[in-house]
Amino acid sequence: MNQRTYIMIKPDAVARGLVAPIVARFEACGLKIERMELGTVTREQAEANYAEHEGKPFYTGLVAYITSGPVVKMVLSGPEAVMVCRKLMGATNPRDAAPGTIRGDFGLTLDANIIHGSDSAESAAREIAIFFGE
Ligand code: IDP
Ligand code: MG
Repeated sequence: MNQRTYIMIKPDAVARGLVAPIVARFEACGLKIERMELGTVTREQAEANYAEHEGKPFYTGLVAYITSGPVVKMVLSGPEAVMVCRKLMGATNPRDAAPGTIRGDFGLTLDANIIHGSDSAESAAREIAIFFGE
């Protein structure tokens, strides 16, 4: 089933100059770039994107972090794109993420874990609306 997913390269990875190698992994897998934009995340967008985590101890820091500098926002498409991208990204904590995954290869800490990706088709539709207004 062809699917769309929302992927966001987080501020630490953009600052470290990792955009090209990260995008290359999705393209190498055959995923299609539908939208791609460098920009900042507003507080409203951050709170909407992470609404499920409101009230958790890391929520305030997470919103502050994701709004702290430029990110790369993308819509990628392909067969089972949501699941395929989550596999390419690896586990949430880079220290648990397998070598060969984006977080496993480029990340070291849970709060600055390189990349965001939608966790379901429903989340993807919601997140694409938040960041691209579609
Ligand atoms: P995901 O990004 O793999 O979907 P979520 O559980 O949805 O993981 O968490 C969203 C983001 O919040 C993570 O990518 C990570 O940056 C941050 N995060 C999650 N759990 C913690 C934590 O326990 N401490 C600090 N940051 C966390
Ligand atoms: Mg999540």
